[in-house]
Amino acid sequence: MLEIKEQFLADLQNAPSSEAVEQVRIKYLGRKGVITTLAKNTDFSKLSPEEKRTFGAKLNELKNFAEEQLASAKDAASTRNLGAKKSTGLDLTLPGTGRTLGALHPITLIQMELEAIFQGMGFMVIPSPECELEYYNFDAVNTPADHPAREMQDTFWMTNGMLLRTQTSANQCRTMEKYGVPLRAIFPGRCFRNEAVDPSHENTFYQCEGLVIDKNISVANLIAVMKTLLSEIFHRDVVVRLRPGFFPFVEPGFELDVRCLLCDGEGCSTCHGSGWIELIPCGLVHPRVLEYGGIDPNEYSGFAFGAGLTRLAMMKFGIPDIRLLNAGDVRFNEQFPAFVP
Ligand code: FA5
Repeated sequence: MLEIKEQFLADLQNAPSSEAVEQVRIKYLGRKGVITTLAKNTDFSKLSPEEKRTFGAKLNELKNFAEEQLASAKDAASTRNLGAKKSTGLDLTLPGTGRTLGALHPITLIQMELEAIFQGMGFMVIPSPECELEYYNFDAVNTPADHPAREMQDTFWMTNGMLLRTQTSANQCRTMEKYGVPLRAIFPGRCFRNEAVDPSHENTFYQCEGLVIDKNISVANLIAVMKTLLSEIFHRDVVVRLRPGFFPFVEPGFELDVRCLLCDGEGCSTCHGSGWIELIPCGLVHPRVLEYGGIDPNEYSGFAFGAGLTRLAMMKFGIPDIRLLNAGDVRFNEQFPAFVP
């Protein structure tokens, strides 16, 4: 028994971890352990009463001793483990982790900026529905069912007969009906077209519609507002061109293009090599649209524009591909730290 005790202590001394201590326990006190087997294999019937007492007492003493030693070795090992973890995992001298500044999506930034510019010119900012009636998206803006202009805007139809608006112009007549004249309003928002996607076309994009109706509104008023808008938004001189454009809801209609700010007119993938980006279609509100909105075209006239908000953001922030805007990649968004323009 003395040998067993000595061997047990030697084994325990060589056990550096809780797991190793457990192995020693199994070796001596497990079901087939050395001490357990000694007790099992001893034939007590061959011992005298005196020998039985002495042997039994010594065996118990050895077992108790082993259990006590194992318990304190286990405690010591787990304290050592904890110490090791503490020293590698927690360094109180390291500097704290700072809070990162949030970012706003570039579309949100440009929309906030546009709203501030137009509010400064006395415009209302009006919320508008993305899911629309065919009537407001097409008929009320002088685009009846058989009009060829409908073909230009591939539409996502809902099963209930409504549609995802293809243009913010859908809100023109709603606004006229609700607010009457005189009217000065913008309605920025998301539009949807069932289009093939490329660096400058998305199936989901943003426009900002503007609508001004009053007595004696002319193309001169339209040009003045467009110039103010562009100079305030780009904070630099931009080259623009106005060319005739056809939209059923304006007469005359124009396309306002801006010289591509990404390639300075040299031609790049964003402007499809033309050097120009079609940015703000606009024109004088067609008399029939005024009628649809309940306004007398003999007394009032107006202008409307439908700025491509997504493309404005691309020009302003130098974003080369429209698909980056809808990709939801945080690494992209983080490049636009929050600020209120
Ligand atoms: C319209 O949607 C007219 N409602 C604009 C308008 C309003 C004209 C008021 C006159 C008066 P258009 O389909 O060209 O027009 O789109 C307007 C702008 O939205 C484009 O110049 C472009 O900047 C942007 N746009 C159109 N389609 C897409 C698209 N698939 N992806 C990204 N931007 C687009």
